[in-house]
Amino acid sequence: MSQTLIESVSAIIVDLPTIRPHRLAMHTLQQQTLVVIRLRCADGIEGLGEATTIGGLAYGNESPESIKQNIDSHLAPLLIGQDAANINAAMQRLDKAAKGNTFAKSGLESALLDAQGKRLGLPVSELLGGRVRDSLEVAWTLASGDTAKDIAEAEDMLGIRRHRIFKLKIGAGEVSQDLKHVIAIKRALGDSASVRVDVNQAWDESQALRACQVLGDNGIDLIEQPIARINRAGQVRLNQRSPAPIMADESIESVEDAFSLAADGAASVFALKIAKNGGPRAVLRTAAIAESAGIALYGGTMLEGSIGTLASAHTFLTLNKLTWGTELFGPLLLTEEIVQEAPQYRDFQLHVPRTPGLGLSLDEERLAFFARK
Ligand code: MUC
Ligand code: MG
Repeated sequence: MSQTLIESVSAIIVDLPTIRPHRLAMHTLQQQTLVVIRLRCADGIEGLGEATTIGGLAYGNESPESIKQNIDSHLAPLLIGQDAANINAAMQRLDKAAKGNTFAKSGLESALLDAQGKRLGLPVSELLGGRVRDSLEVAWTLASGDTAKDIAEAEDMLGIRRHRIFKLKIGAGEVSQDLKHVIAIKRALGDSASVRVDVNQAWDESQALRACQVLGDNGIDLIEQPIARINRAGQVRLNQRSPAPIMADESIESVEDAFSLAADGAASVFALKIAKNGGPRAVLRTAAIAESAGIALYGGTMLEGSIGTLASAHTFLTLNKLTWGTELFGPLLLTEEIVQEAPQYRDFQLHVPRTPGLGLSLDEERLAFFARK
């Protein structure tokens, strides 16, 4: 056991350029900020993890800076000297001592899983019980803010066979303008693509009731988080009335949230994210709740880079059913890589490595260059 003690944990903030501005209801990304976690063990093995959010504090309760601070000051000291090979005990220790902080905990658990996989010579998907698929369908988000540009971007993606599912980010503008934008894109793409929307909580129930009807009538396949996470009664009513399925995203900030959403009948699809739930194993618990309640699953992203994307991917490979596919395109939104083996996308799928751990190693030079000074 002394061989597998955790010797150090570091959290590095990394700022990377994006291929274009990415416009969401609550924030426009001009670049993306990752928090990369390096967990070193006495046997010389290093585990990699990532804790990434969107737009500082615009999306969730943790920012890149608070994630780093809380890891440095509170979470890393709890792990140093503990056995890296016992992931249950390490995560229990964090959960007992620290409330919330699911993004930071997810990055740390990913690093523990990566280290243990490397130690045992197994991919993380095998540590989590084994994969039932080798690749994952990946949606692309159209969020340039311009209808014609979005249509051109979607047609390019269809042409190169990279994506055939498109998620449109709406909610920043007038509802009527947003609906025109969505309908124009669906008409242009027709049956060659699945078109879905993510409102990121921007509507109130009165707006959402009508808008969901229009979206469903115009062939939109899925409506993600139309109203505020705190309006549970409104979510239940919308879920009963909308002709297109409603997916819960921001409403799920914990496994317990997933349980109460399922009990209330507030959504028919869950967006799973390792960061929102507190790590890959918490996602598996959320998935079990959904499956028992007859709720369908979707593999979500916090627009992580390659490390967080593959930690999510290994987890999603193990799920019994993944009806709505995934949106694990984060690395493709970035112009730069900080790992040596960029994730492989082809034929509409992300192909997940079978090498030990997450299947990644850092490009030390690129990491040093993009690390925030
Ligand atoms: C979200 O709210 O789902 C996922 C894809 C994307 O473009 O933004 C994220 C966040
Ligand atoms: Mg969302």
